[in-house]
Amino acid sequence: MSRQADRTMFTSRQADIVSEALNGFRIELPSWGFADTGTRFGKFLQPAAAVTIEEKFSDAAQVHRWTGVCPSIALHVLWDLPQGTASAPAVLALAQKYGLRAGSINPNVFEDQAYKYGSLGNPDPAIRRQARQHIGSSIEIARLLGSRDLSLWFADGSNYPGTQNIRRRRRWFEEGLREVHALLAPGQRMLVEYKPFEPAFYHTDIADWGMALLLAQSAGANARVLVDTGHHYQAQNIEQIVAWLLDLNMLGGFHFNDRRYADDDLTLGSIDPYQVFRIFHEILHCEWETGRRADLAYTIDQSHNLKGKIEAMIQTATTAMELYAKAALVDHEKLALRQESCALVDAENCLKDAFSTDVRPAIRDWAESKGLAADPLDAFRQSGYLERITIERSAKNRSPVSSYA
Ligand code: PSV
Ligand code: MN
Repeated sequence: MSRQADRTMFTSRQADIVSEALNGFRIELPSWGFADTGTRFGKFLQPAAAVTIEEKFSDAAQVHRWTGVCPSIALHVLWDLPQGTASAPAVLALAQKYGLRAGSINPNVFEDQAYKYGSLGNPDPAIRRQARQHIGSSIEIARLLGSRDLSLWFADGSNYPGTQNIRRRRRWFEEGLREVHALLAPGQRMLVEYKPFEPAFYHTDIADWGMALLLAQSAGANARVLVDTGHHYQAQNIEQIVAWLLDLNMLGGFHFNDRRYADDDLTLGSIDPYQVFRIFHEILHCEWETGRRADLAYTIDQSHNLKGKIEAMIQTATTAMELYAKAALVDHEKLALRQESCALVDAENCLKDAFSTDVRPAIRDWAESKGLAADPLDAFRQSGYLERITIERSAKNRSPVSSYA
């Protein structure tokens, strides 16, 4: 066979694999990623940032329009549904208007002054009850919006040694999570997220995947662990955590972002694209081995304080598609054989070959075959949307808003 024919055959097989992978790939957008957010040192305001929930839906719809892989938007209850369940009909109407689905529902048990010493881990039973009630009403919001996943992140912890009873707080978490799990409607899931530090700087009640796993296991059958890629120490092997949780059927989903130092909210793959590839690879290899598709919610959790928000989301979704498509190109059969015979260099090269493949032409073809933009970022820029919202929103966006997102 000539080199040219070989290359052509390889390319068309790759194109099929990429196209099949992308047909099944979806990644959720965070409503808070379209709003002005900043660091603890302040916010740089953007004239086009979304403030209202309608603006967030409208901007998210742009990302989906050009990429085709972001049909849902994660909502934060306090920022997006300030009236609780009473806000649900309006949100449902916006979802319909903008052709999106309401995605995971994120209760907020960290901003209210009551939560100074924690929520489900607070020594005061009345505050623990308040947190459970808020989570309960978030479950009801999810039901009203037709959202499946309740996504739980707790800022609970302490700043100084000896100031909290860590064991009692663990038990309060166990009790609280069991209680809210019992409120889930049929088909709903509860995802438990972990984070090593921030805002607590001495101990965090759910600091790592082991703690999240134990709490999810004790909460009930529909609880799973959520892996936020930014919530790990520097050298941690995230794909190993992913592999373990997959094997235990306890992985529920991801919050994707990249980091250099801590929970930096950098763009997915901007620092270590190979790590994202390795995470996707563990998922796809497990699927190949078991013949079962893992039921995972992929969500972006990034708040860009400097980049233009819609552009940053398009860039992220595009990067996610590329890294997922690369991971889909791993030759699993070959890899399994090489792993079995401990052919180290050849096994590793199965990953490296796939990672170094340029999947962009195949993604462009896939996009065109779906009537989508071959170059989503360029299409967005050509659309004039950004110029229009900049004019419409800039006057009112000059004064800072106090809420995080
Ligand atoms: C906390 O750092 C976190 O990752 C949680 O998922 C929150 O919901 C989100 O960030 C808010 O930005
Ligand atoms: Mn997160």
